[in-house]
Amino acid sequence: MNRREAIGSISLGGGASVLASGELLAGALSPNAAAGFEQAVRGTAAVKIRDIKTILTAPNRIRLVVVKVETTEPGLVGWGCATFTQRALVVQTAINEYLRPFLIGRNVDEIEDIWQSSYMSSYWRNGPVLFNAMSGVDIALWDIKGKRAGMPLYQLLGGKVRHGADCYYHASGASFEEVEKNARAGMERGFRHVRVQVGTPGYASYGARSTAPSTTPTAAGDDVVGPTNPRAIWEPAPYCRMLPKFFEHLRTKLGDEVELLHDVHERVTLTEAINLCKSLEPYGLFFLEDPFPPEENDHFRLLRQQTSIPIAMGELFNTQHEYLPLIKDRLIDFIRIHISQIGGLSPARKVQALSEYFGVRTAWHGPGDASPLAHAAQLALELASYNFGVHEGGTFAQETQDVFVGCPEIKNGYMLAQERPGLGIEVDEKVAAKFPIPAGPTNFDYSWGTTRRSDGTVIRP
Ligand code: GCO
Ligand code: MG
Repeated sequence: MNRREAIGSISLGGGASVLASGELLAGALSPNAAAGFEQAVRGTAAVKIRDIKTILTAPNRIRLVVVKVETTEPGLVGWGCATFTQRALVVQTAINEYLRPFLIGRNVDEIEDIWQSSYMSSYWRNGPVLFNAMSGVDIALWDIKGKRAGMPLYQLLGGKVRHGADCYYHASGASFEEVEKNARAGMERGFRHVRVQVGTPGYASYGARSTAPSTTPTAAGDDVVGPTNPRAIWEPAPYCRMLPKFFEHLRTKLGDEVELLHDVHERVTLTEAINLCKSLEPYGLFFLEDPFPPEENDHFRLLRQQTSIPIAMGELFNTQHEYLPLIKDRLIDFIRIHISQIGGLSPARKVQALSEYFGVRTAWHGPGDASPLAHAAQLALELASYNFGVHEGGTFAQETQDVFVGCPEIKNGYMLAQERPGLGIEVDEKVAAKFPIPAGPTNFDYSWGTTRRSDGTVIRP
């Protein structure tokens, strides 16, 4: 019986008897086909998880959490991003003390089941620490899957629908002129999208050099910030008054072509956001990001009824309870999730697919505290998904490129696929060790929890 006859008999229902005695068919097939058949019938010639390691490294002074999944196949390893930069040590413990013993010996191919069982393994679930820990393993397993398939990850996700992912450049400054100059620098490098952040004169500001008067502590114990001793002061009213003038300046100087983005960073009330959006409508923003914190998700329904400004939201989201309502009710235009905060590539590709049906595009969170591994995972999704919006991030610092060998290339404002199996990045552990995470407050700490209103009330970031 030759191969075609064997397969013919299976399709005609003779399969059962032949399958029962796999050897028969296997015997009929060429050695390679036989091996493939064996594997298919008996399941994956299981490559197992041999070990899971956590690498903490801080190139460019940004604390990153990297997961290395080692397998029973010599030389086959996967890399994943578990970066919760503000709580890196807690994520490391969650991986080393809990996920590692739970997953050693598992079949590397069972990515979805490993995600679901890890999710259930803590009984109490969700939250940034456990999801970042799971994300590190999840993205590493996808890296391994791509390497086993001998394909770049975007190929496993459906192949290219675009040649590159359009990126947005970060331009910030303490004055309109300084931001204008930095925005021009990004445009000259080929970026069509520029995020613009300016300091509110006299106040601590997000995403821009602050011009607030420095308030060095005078008396002992005076450095402990509290409601009666506010230090970094921020007020919404001067910011909301300043912003339309800022965009007027930029549109006058830079013209209408460049796509401008701005991050409110969750700092205004509902009515402030409505008035702000109305005052910015004439400037044709690509998107206005995070007007509200997740705690005030219900404001979006009201904001949506009042303005046509494209809205982006979501870097602080952890669970589906936060992002599903905004997507299914079409209350936002761009979903901004930090993919490791929801558990990695497996949940992110579900969010991407779901969002397509509600006209929501992706703009995954991608500043310095998303490692190149997260950027590569996002890029794979962005190259293979129809509802791509924009990719955050203009460059990888040299130190970062030295640790993450094979960072995606950015050319003419596009992040380009690395045509290598898996994520296309290998972490140089020796170089990573040269950037131990420093003790003390994180540098990516825009004074979270310490920025306050003039009356001492702490603000949401
Ligand atoms: C962004 C974000 C970041 C966050 C930072 C927190 O849009 O890129 O808002 O700047 O503040 O990632 O660690
Ligand atoms: Mg943001």
